[in-house]
Amino acid sequence: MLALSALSTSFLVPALRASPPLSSLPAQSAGLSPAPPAVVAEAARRGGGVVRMEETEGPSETLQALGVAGGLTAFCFAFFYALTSAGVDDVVAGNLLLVALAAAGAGLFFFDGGATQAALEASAVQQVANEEGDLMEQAPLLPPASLPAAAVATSTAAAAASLESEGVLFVDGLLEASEAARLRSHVEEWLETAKTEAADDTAPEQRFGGVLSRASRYDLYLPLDPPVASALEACAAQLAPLLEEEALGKRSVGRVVDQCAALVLGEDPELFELSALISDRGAPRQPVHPDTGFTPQTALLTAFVALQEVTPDLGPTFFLAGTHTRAAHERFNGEPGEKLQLLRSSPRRIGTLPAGAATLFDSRLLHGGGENAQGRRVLFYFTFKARESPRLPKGSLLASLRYRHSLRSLLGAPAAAA
Ligand SMILES: O=C(O)CCC(=O)C(=O)O
Repeated sequence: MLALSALSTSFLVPALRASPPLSSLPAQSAGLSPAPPAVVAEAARRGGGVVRMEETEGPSETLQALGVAGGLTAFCFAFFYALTSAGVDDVVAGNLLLVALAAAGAGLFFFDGGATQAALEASAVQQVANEEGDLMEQAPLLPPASLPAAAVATSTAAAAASLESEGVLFVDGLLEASEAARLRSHVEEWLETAKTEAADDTAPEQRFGGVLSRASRYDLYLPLDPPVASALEACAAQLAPLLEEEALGKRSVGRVVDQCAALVLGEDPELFELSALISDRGAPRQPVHPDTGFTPQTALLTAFVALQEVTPDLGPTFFLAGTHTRAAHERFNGEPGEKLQLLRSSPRRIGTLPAGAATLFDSRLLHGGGENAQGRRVLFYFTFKARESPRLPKGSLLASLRYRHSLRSLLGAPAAAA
């Protein structure tokens, strides 16, 4: 998803570390994080250009820890022995040893290329995500509701009303199951190529986005090659009446354009993201986040298209229905107790989907990826951006595709008048 980039993460870890565990706080004052959640999300997903490679085979973490502890102990003895043998007083030698250890700790934290800090950040963000998950379990789960893709054009007003009230719409059959399966194979092949390029440092442009909670998760930018282009076109053509206010939309007979005015993206929205979200077994739950901050109008609409059946164990996307509003954002970013109540009470929708079905959601909606306990889950996704929306950080799109495609250009329709 969006690779937000401007802020430094360095403030985040101390802030998160200072946060007591949720369970130790009284319900009314409990806080998930002293940093605003949007900042947590943004900070954690930043770092476009950082490619997460699969963990390589190697000694287990326990063995590594034992090795480090053993080495450190040996160093302490050797250092102390060397000093005292050289005639240094025991107390002075002990103090010098402490100084050396503190310097080594600081060196590890600040001069190891950021690895220690990144690990601490990841674990702090994960703690927040897990605590949020526990809270959301208390919120009501909405019964499944979806619209067949063909009904988007014929019942645009109803689809728009549903999207407007909840911020998310489930659409069945956006891709044929067979086309979803073909695209999945293509995406998986592309993943292997992109990983090899990343390992060899031969990628001509950035291939991966800085997705939240990166362990076992990839945000893989997709080239507009034939399998991707044909899937994108098929999906966009069916969603066009909802995405665009004029031109393509007005052609659908009997559609009530006015009722969609608050949601649609306006004339000829820009292709802003084209990517695949791949989560493998072991991918942790993401923190709750919106993709953009609150704006009075929808800035982005994203479609997550399932390239396989997404079952609960695969960690489907969760959506907090109705949280794309100013009031919900104020609560989410406000007092800790407000956020807690919001998470406890906002009805949830879970993105369990048949192959080829999709969720279409407003970028202001609070959502996240679930914990994957089972195996690979592949979502094809694309985002359209309203021309009128405020400046946003770059989305998950190959640089070579940026600013080049719009809904109309993809559908072969005449471009918007300048
Ligand atoms: O993995 C998912 O289902 C959602 C991912 C997401 O929301 C994100 O990466 O921002």
